[in-house]
Amino acid sequence: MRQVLNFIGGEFRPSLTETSLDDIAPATGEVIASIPASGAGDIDLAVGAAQGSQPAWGAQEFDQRAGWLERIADALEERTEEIASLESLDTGKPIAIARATDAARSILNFRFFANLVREHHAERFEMADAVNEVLLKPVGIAGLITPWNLPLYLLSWKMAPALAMGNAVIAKPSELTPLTANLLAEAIAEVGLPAGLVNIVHGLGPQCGQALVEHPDVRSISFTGGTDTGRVVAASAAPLFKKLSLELGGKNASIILDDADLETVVPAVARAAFFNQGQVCLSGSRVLIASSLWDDFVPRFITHVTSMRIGDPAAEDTELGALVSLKHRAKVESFIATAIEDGGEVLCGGRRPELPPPFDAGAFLEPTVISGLSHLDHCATEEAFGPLVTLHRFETEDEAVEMANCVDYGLAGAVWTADAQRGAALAARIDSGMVWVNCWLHRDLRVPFGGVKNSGIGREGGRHSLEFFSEAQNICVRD
Ligand code: TXE
Repeated sequence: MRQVLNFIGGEFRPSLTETSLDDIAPATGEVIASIPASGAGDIDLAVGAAQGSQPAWGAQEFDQRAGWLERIADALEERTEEIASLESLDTGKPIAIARATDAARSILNFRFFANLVREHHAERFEMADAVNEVLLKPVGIAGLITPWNLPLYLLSWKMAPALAMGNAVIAKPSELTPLTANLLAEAIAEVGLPAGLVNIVHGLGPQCGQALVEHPDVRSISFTGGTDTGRVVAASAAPLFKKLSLELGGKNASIILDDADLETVVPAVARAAFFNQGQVCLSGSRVLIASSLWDDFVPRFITHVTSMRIGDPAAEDTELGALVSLKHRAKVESFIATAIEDGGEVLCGGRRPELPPPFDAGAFLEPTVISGLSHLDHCATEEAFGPLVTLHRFETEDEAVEMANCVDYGLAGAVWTADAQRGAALAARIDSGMVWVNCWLHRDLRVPFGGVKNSGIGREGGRHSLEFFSEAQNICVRD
């Protein structure tokens, strides 16, 4: 069994609380690691270490810091297969996804932001008698709080721009999936990044995460997680006037217009619904189907979904692994039960698959498709964050837009059509931060990423991340 320690001031050390938490492999129920159950004292230590690493890091040139990010990327790349297998073990996700998505993107995040800051130039605004130059200065210490669905992918997405802009960071990874954050700490120690710049403190949200949010010397908080937790984080950070980025949940619609080609749309919409067992904030967990295509779409979709291979996450051909925990599976199952009470019909799934030991003890759930619900029912409006999708039919585009916008979330969405212009026009009517037309999760790391309404505040990605992790200072010089 692995013994994970905090990484503070360049050293691996146990928590001052001398208490620990079990880390469980969700596919088998096996305890695979013990992690520190850190508290406010550990956060204080990390803040002290982070302060010690400044102002030297903030004073470095962009180019020098970019060099460090590349060294971290190189060190991670050498351990690609290890990242993939740890992520698969810790989250229950299929190894193929852990390799192609989690490991690959974590490495890319460091490389991408290294390149981006190398190209960064201070903005200049000339007046008749003066010149303004806008400097982007470090905020100081950035607190990074990340979830369990894409552990290293999301941690690196925040850490790379935070470091690039000259900040020290304190990361609080999800207590459910600590292993790749620990691997990152090892990689950072290996490349010799100055001590205290990156601190990783493990523990529970209400103790360790909350202490990070409340620490007065942590000047920015970047949080990805659930909407309810985001509300708590916002309430604690706002009175301290911290910079705050919240990337929260979603209840995204996949809209299939009447001219869509079902041959390509069916697998793509299934992927949007069930990728990572549906545990993605961008998941297309509601499918809105043009009435004229309903009879054709539904049987094809069910055939596709029931053919998806579910089971051992370590098997190369597995398409659906386990959910992150038994507790989370119970939450998704409660959505299914409520949907049935509300008159929904389970077209496929809804049960735990029969798997051989040791996977019979795992948090598996069949991919589930439900129809017959109103688009206003609980299951169609709240985030289940699991392998569960509801189907709804619409007659007109106006009705599709109304259905897409009726939820409290506003993160993403997708439109499927033979006419890209028609799709783009419809996309602009959706109240969300991102909409894909004829694709899903097709990412350019320069574009703004984030949501409206209960899906959060702020944008990540490209220059948006650079701006979040810095303070703009305008210097106006009169000739
Ligand atoms: O996430 P939490 P949970 C959604 C999804 C899921 C629900 C709950 O619907 O079912 O959220 O998941 C830390 N102060 N998403 O409870 O609690 C916590 O330790 C500071 C969507 O597992 O939001 C972890 O590191 N930090 C989502 C992180 O917050 C606190 C991804 C996220 O955990 C804290 C995950 C506190 N008071 C879940 N309490 C997405 N947007 O992709 C907890 N944490």
